[in-house]
Formats: sequence, C-alpha cells, structure tokens
Amino acid sequence: MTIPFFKDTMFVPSDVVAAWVLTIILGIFMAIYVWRKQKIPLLWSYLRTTNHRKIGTMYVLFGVLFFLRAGIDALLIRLQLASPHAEFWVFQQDKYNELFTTHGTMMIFFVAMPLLIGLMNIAVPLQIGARDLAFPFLNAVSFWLFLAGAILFNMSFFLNSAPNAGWTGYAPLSTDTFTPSVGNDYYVFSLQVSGLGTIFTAINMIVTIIRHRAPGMKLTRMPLFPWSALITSFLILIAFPVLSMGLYLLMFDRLFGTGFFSGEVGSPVFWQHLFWIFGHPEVYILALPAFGIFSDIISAFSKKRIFGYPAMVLSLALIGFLGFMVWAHHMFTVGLGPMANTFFAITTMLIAVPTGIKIFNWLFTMRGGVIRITTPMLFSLGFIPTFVMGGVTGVMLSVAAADFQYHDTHFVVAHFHYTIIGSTILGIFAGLYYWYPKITGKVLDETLGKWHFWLFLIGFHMTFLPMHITGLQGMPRRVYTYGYGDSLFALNLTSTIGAFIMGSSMLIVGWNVYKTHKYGEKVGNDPWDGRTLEWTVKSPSEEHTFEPMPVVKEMDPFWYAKVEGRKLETTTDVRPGPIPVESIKPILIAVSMSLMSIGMIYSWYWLAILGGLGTLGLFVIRSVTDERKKDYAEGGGVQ
Ligand code: HEM
Ligand SMILES: [Cu+2]
Repeated sequence: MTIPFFKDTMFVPSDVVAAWVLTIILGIFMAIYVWRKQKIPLLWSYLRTTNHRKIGTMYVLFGVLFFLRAGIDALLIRLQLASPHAEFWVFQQDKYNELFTTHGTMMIFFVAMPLLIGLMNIAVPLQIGARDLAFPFLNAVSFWLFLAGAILFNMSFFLNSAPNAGWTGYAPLSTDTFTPSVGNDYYVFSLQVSGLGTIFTAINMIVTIIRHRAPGMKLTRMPLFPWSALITSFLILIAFPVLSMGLYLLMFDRLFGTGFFSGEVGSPVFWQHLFWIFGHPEVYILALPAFGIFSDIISAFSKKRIFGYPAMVLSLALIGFLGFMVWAHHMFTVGLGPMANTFFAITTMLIAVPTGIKIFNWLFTMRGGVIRITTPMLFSLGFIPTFVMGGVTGVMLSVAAADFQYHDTHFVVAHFHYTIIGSTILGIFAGLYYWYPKITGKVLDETLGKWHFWLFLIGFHMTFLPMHITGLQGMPRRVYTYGYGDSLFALNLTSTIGAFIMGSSMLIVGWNVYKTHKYGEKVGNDPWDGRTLEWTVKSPSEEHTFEPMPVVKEMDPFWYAKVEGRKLETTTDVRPGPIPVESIKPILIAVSMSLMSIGMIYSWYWLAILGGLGTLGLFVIRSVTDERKKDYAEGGGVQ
C-alpha cells in the first residue's frame, strides 16, 4: 500500500497498516474499559508495585500477549510454506525474513523468558518461605526493562523497519553493509535493554534463594523449582553479559564504523562465538526452570517424594555446567577443524547423560505412586516423550559429520521446537495451571484445560514431526518457498494444518480464563493437596505472607505435617525480610533507557544523551534515598 506522506510517497505494507488500525481500535476500547470500570487506581498501583506476585503476574500477562504476536508470526510463516510457490497476502518485499526473525526473537526473549521469570517471581518466594525477593525495587526495574525492550522491539514493526537477520543476528548480514536500515539496530537495543533486566533478575534470585529461605530450610530440603531457578540464575549471570558484549560490538560496527565482525581484522566467526557462548546456555536457561516445574508437579500428583532428589539437583548443575562447553556445535560447518568439532561433538553428547538421569527419575517418581491426571500433570506427562524425541534428534545433530547434512534445514527447526516447546512451553502451561490459584485465587476449569492440552499436543506433533522429513529431504530453513517437484507439499500442508490446531488450542485458554474469572469459585490455600510451602499461604498470596514463619525440618514439610495430622511448627524469631514499597522510579528508569535507545537507533544524539542522563540521574537519586524509611519509622513490616 502506498500512502501520500508529505510530498513524497511512502511504501507501507498492508499488514503494517492493518496492525496500526487494529491497535488503535483496541487501544480505544481498552481506554474506555479502564475509564468506565474505574480501574485507573488499580493500574496506577501496578505501575508502582514492587511486590513479587504482582510483578510476576505482569510478566505473565505480557508474556502471553507477546506469545500471541509471535504465534501469529508463526502462522503467517506456515501459511507461506503451506504450498509450493505460495504468494501469501502479507508476503511483500523481504517480509519472510522479518517474520522468522521477529518470531524467533520474540519467542525466546519476550515469551519464554518472561513467562518463566514470571513464574519464578510468583512461586519461588512462596516455596522457600521468603516474604519477597531480596531486592523488590530492583525486581520492578527488571520487569520494566524487559517490557521496555519488548515494546522497542515491537515498535520496529509498526514503523515498517522490523529486524531481518534472524534471531541469531549473524554477521556480516547484520552489519550495516548488508542491512543498512534501522531494523537490526532495534534488535541490538531491545535485546540490550531487556537483557540488563534479566541480569538484575538473576542477581535478585540468587540472593533471595541463598539468604531468605525459611528457618530450617537447608538447600537440601528445598523444592526443585527453586533449585532450578538458582542454577538458571547462575547461567544467566554468566551467559547474558556475553550477549551484551556481542551486542555492544555489533552496535559499534553498525553505528560507528568499526570492524569487529567484518573487514580485514574482524571476522563474522567472532560474532558466532560470542552469540553461541550465550545462545547455547540460553536453551538451558529456558529448559532448566521447566524441569523444576515438572519435578514439583509430578511429585505432587503422584503423591510421592521426588525420586533421587540429590541426583536431580546434581544433574541440573551438570547440565548447566556442560551447557557452557558445547556452543560450537552450532558452528560445525564454519571450519573450526576436526579437533574442535570432535571436542564439541563429545561434550554435546555427554549432556544426554544427566538429562537421561532426570527422565528416569521422573518415571521412577510416578512408579507406584497414586497418580492424579490433572491438567498440570497432563502437561508434565506430555513433556516426557516429546522432550525425549527432541533429545534424540539433538544427539543426531551432535554427530559433526552428519550435521553437514542437517545443518540449516528444517530438521534443525523440528529439533529445537521439540526441545523448546517440549520443555519450556509445556512447562509454562503446567506451571500456570498449577499456580493459577496463587495468582488469582481460582482454579482454571479442568475440562477446558484438558481440551487445551490435547489440541496443543496433537497440533504440535502434526506441525513439527513432518519437518524432520522435509529437513532430511533438504528443505532449507529461512527460505520462503520450495518447488513443485520437491515432494514437499503434502508434508508442509500437514505442518500448516497442525500449526492452526495449535493456534486454536490457545483460544480455549482465553475462554477458560474468562469463564474462570466469571464463574469460578474462590479456593482455599491448598486446592491441589500440595506438598510445599506455597500451599500454606492464602490464594491469591498476600503482600505479607508467612506471618508467623514456618520452621522447616524436612523436605516437603507441609505434606508430612498433613499426613501426620500436625500443624507446621512456626516461629516469630526470624531474620529481617525485604519490604515491598511503591515507587514510580523503576518505570521512569525504563522510560529514560528507552528514550536513550531510540536516540541511538535513529542517531538523534541529543535524545540519547538526554535519556542517558535521565537514567544516570535516576540511579543516583535511588542510591541516596530509601523508600522504606517510612516503614522503619512506623515499625511496621520491619522484621
Ligand atoms: C506455536 C507454534 C509455532 C510454530 C508453528 C512455529 C513455526 C516455526 C517455523 C516454521 C520456523 C522456521 C522458519 C524458517 O526457518 O523458514 C520457526 C523458527 C523459529 N521458531 Fe518457531 N514456531 C512455533 C513456536 C515457537 C516457540 C514457542 C519458540 C520458542 C520459545 C519458537 C522459536 C523459534 C526460533 C528461535 C526460530 C528460528 C528463527 C530463525 O531462524 O531466526 N517457535 N518457527
Ligand atoms: Cu546448542
């Protein structure tokens, strides 16, 4: 579509126009709703909150919103690939590149990460008997930085300059020589801003878990989800700064004419190393929390203690450690040589060992247990075979010689969707159904939940199973079409139908949330007959939980107390806990960082400097003030 713009004419793709129109209409409706229902005070309190459950809820809400957007991207990709030589409506200019880039980037950074971090925010403090995260203010900063990055990233689409170099941003394609428009600057800055928030979260989680466990809860008595959150946080703390450095260098290459990733001294392979030293651990950052969620759920709904607890913890740590030794398996075809390829092939294969241990331990936990097939349990059961299949193709890919054949085909696309969706996305669904009462006070409808599960799982396998075959037949990834003679049509059509079945299952989730909100009944503290501490506090959890504080003398203390018909022992003699307070500064920090980023993206340096000074100023003000002074004076909440 061409529109008159000042004196020039400007090309605006019709999907961008459609998105603008839809967003404006939706925006107006939402504004009217907020005004009519008098939700402004509520909105205002959420803008300033530093409470872990509220922040976690916001992470989840926005994660779901972006899931919708990235999911629509996926459906558009699948429509384009449904038949040979398709020319789909939205397929204008270099749209396909933008589609897989925004789909991949959003799914990893703005869907999977925030949903997991949201669940950690909601559940971890409640599971370990902490009143909040160690640094509530910093937690709010983390959230707003994530949202600022995500909004920045989405802005690019509305301004018709979406990034298009893949979620891996491979140089030299991502350098200004080959993609001079601002699209990939959006990629650089949105990941930089949200990544900073993620690093802050990692620090926060580590300190919370180390310092704020309930009295008596030794690390060896801690449930597995907090364990996985702890190990994941260490991975984030090591991996994300590497991404940051890579992005800094790319920024210099793009904006200031340096040559780190191109030219005579620089090399695109440097980018690949930096990206995958971050990128491979990233897939464990996505998988390990899901493992934690499944462990807690499988144990709760089998009415059994988790089998092989020490082995479970050790294998989490081992997977985390090995995750940093294998990055070059993404680079087998780069030409690092046989020694390097052999080393990275073997370390990659080794990861199957701790992963296998975990799989068997989940199975042994169920063995002889009293199994209840609830929705969270169904998702956990669906995870096991799905993830194992992803693991098997992972071992296939780790054979360096064979990878020359599979590399950059749809076989790889099939493999990583089996692992990421099989672990992270199923884990997120399981966790959301499981902890929903702690967020809203109600349990989601079980019948609809099961419909969601079956449609999603069947749609999933229908989508991605055929991709193994199309991949082995040589269908390359990131290529927008294929020929009539390639025998790829039937399989691709199956994939596309599967993708729409998956998509439609998400409509059921929407209906479920609405129905539960309207007709669901409030539940008590412990709707699932749970084992761990989060089920001892009110649903939804309040701002001052654990008063008085439980004393933990074993693993799954709540369960054994229930079985033995006694009350959990409590104490009022505990170490001081964090106090959540309301503050507008976190969101202001995020706003000024966004302004700085926009200034950099468009080379409006006055705006960049203004935004930078604003950020710095806010950090300085924050360093010399303490929002909690009021609470000290009142003596309330200080314990
Ligand atoms: C909901 C259903 C989904 C469908 C139908 C789908 C479909 C696809 C397809 C067809 C591609 C390959 C595009 C190409 O190479 O030409 C792709 C790429 C990708 N997908 Fe998905 N996907 C889905 C969900 C997810 C989820 C949940 C994640 C991660 C959390 C994810 C992460 C990625 C990534 C990282 C890429 C690579 C993008 C790139 O090559 O730069 N996808 N997806
Ligand atoms: Cu990898």
